[in-house]
Amino acid sequence: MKMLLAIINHDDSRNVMNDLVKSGFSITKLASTGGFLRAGNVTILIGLDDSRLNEALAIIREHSITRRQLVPSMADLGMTAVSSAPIEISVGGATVFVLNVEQFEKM
Ligand code: 2BA
Repeated sequence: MKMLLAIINHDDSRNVMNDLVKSGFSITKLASTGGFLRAGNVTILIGLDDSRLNEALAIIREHSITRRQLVPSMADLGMTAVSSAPIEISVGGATVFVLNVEQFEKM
């Protein structure tokens, strides 16, 4: 068994979750905040059988869009020692961690 921990842009999360649930995956949504942008994103926990790993990854990949985003300045992010000029960064699609599950119990 695997546990997918997928960090997804808030705007993509509805489509990702809809398709995962429609395909029969059990999921849990957590409201999370990125440490760099300090903006809200969504973390989805998905416990699944090894045989369905690629299917779940394909659904997440399909709906997670990479965006270019202008960050006003590094100083605004609390990094005063770094440049204060605006920077453009690439955010997303999704950041996914695949973990092996040692034991799974429902009580
Ligand atoms: P944030 O930490 O808010 O990061 C948003 C985007 O800012 C990142 O997009 C990346 O393009 C950029 N970024 C992050 N740290 C940076 C830095 N030190 N210098 C310059 N640019 C930086 P993504 O890589 O797509 O990440 C989106 C969100 O996924 C992150 O939001 C964070 O919540 C999560 N994430 C990404 N990698 C992670 C990791 N290794 N561990 C835990 N969470 C992670």
